[in-house]
Amino acid sequence: MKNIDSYGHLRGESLFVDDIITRHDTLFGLVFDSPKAHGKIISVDYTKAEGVKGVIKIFTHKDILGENQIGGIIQDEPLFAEKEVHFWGQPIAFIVAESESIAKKARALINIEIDELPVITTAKEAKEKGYFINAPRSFKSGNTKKSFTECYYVYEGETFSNGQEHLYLETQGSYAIPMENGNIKITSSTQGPTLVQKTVANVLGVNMHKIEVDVIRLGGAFGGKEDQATAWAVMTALAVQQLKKPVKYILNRHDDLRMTGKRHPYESTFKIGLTEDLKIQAFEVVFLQNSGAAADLSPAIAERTLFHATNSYFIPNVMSTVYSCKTNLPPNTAFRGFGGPQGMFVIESAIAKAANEIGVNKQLIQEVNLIVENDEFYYGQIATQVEAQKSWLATKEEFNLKRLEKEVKTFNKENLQFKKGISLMPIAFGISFTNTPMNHARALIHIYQDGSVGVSTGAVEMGQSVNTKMLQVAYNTLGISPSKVKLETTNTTRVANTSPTAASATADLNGKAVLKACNSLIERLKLVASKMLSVTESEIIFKEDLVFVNNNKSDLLWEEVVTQAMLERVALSENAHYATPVIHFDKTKEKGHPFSYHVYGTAITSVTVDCLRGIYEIDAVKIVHDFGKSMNLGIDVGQVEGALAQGIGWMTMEEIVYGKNGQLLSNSLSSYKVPDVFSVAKEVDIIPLETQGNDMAILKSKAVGEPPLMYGIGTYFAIQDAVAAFNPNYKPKFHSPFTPEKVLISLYEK
Ligand code: LUZ
Ligand code: MOS
Repeated sequence: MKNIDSYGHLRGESLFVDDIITRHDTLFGLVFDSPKAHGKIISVDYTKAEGVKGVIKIFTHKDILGENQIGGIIQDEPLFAEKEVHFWGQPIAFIVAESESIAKKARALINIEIDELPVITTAKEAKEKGYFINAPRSFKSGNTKKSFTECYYVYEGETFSNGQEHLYLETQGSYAIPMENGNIKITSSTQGPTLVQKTVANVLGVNMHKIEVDVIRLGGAFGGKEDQATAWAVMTALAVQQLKKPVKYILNRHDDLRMTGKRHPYESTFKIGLTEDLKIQAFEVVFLQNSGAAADLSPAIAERTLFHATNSYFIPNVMSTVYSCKTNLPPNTAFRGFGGPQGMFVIESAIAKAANEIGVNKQLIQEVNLIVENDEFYYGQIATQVEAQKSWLATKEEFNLKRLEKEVKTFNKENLQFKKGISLMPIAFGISFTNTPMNHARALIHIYQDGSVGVSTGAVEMGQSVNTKMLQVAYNTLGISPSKVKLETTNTTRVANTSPTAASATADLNGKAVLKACNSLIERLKLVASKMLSVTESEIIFKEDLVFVNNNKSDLLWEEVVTQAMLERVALSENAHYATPVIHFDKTKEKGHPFSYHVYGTAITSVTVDCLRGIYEIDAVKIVHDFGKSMNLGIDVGQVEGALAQGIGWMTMEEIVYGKNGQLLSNSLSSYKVPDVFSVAKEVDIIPLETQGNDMAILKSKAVGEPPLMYGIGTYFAIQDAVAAFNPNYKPKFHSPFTPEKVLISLYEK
């Protein structure tokens, strides 16, 4: 089945926030944000701006009736700055005017005086000064100190991985309208409708039931709208509360780039110890996370970094620590992988460093350390249904690694200006919100009296095709044709108290709830049908819009059973709740079983570097991926391809640059480049791993949103391999993205 949105997308008919038909009296908002990264606000003069014809009101912290607070995990983030600003782009006021252009004119007339304070942009500086979001956190297993003394090889090193801009096609935005009795309805481009509802209620000083949040779909999010869609929705709602008129705010790209947080840059140090036969015995790592000026999701992201610090390897002695360092950057936030990629880059770097020092191929170390059945992940979860070795070996076999290596060797012997490099990248990604209480979802299903069906869930469609998957679960379980099922918008009045659409877990969580609700409805309809046909319920199944008795088609239609159920006053609606079983985690011991399962896979990446210019091309990425039993291979392969491109972008070309003064310099699409058709791999092969699938996954079809992003890490090491083939003096460094500038320097370093 194709993504049910493809037709609408292709014709430009799909609705996003900016496509909603606005009420005639709609007003338009615009944020006035800090032009400095750190300082005391001496004065803000709004008089000229307020004098512009068509400006209705400029909202500041003084207009807030509830709490000037939008922090989620930690309450450390004001909606509007009061006395101080902590990052360039921090919202100070919200201008509401009759049009966007009037608001823009007014913004340029606001005068602000700031007494500047020292600006910190790197995690290291923040650590030295002792500026943190919260206390550091450590996981450990075994005894690294003792183990290092027994290791044959011990190496230390440092790594840097940069941030990443989400660059969702649809920028952040919200449209809020006043309803009766002070109620407000908000259409938001958010991954977390409940978070928006809760935060709006808190800032406005009203109960949550006054606020309805509706989400049609998002034009991409990638984590950037898990927490950071909220502020704009709150601002529009605040204006509605006081002006009693609809207010719309869609950020333009420049404002969005400047004001929103990104993937966290990490500076890290590691120490790795191996036996003579290359078994990793001990691994110590300290992660400095550049959290930005407020917590946002940083503590949860830091936690996932720790979980993925050993990637798909078994290491008996591990000690990992993460510091969430407070800097004067926009609060960094969720981004596909959620700290996992940052953790995995370090262990891969440590292995690369060891391989280089010992003088062996990196793959040798990778291969002998892959986690196997019943090994313990260092946070206590026993590994079961492990596919690490299987995917590794299948990748080598299916894509004939031996031949590829020979071709690369021959090519490198015959060519001086161009060198090829190759790498293998295994992944193991844990599925579930690491915060156990968030792993739940609900579905509300109505069968209408004509037999058609409406499905509401807490899942937000953002291009990942979760609605298509929900529709598949519903029509398959009900035994009716797909055209009878409609996916409704995600709305807090139909499905309440939702977790955000995140953590790759949304199809699992909401799909299980849909499955449960459909099964309950089917049980009721079986009873009705069995009476109509004078057979027992157990003989009946619903299939092909018909009732089947003992697997034989009857001529009783689905619609007829539904009509009869109505006459018998049988409930045709069902609300089901699903909470992931088994999972638990004890934060006092930092041990437990946090994930319902892991997703595995291996990628082979090959690249060609132009050693005169430092530029490179990605020749091919060949992957064996663990989809479980994919319920929709077209969609799932699409997720792998997209995630891979995003991972390659993070590792190679996407370079976020802030000035020393905290100003975003890569603040437009002319200075920040994401992969395009010329820069993604020329050849991408994706083979599904033969596997049984996992019962915790929806229809045994494993979560697929985030795990494949980390295949992109392989690109870094493939380029490194090519550079080493050209320059025998090259000492591997682990400083991503590996831009052509850095490649060129590496090619000629002495
Ligand atoms: N969001 C979240 C996530 O709140 N918790 C998580 O564990 C997570 N993991 C991946 C992506 N988003
Ligand atoms: Mo996320 S990084 O919002 O799944």
